[in-house]
Amino acid sequence: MKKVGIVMGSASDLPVVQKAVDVLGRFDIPYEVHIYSAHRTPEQAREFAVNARKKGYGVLIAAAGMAAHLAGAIAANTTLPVIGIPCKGPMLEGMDALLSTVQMPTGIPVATVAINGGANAALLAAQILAVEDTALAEKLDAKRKMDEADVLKKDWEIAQQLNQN
Ligand code: RP5
Repeated sequence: MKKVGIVMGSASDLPVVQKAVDVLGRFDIPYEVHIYSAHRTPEQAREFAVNARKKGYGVLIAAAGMAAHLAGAIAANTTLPVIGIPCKGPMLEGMDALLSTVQMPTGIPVATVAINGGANAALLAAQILAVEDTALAEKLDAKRKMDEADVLKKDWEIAQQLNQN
């Protein structure tokens, strides 16, 4: 199976990235995590993106906060699919990172998940890899079924507590 490459702009993004790592681990998807910043280590970020395909990555995830250019900078240097995670920073509730990540000009797409959406980034990466991997697709289907059963159980419980008939 191809690896998922996860890059974050700073070690301070780790709590969000950890959510992605946990999901990938649950599905036995190989991954590598690095800190490369679009601003502080632009050469390393570029190098990583340029070489990602030949190093066996199939999807890249880029997490960054504030003026979050990392996902776009990575996407500019590869045609692998790039998933952007806007991370909530100390100001503006993450709207700064959301707009910086999602508003890519035509030609360089970044599939942007919700602010701090580490788990969904990993699930989307898994779904991309599952296009060519039936076993992984089956695991994803099974997870959806479990999530469904979970909600139905909660519906039943709330009905017992609150409904009159
Ligand atoms: C971004 O600036 C990083 O992705 C991080 O979210 C934010 C703040 O970085 P630190 O000052 O915490 O290193 O580049």
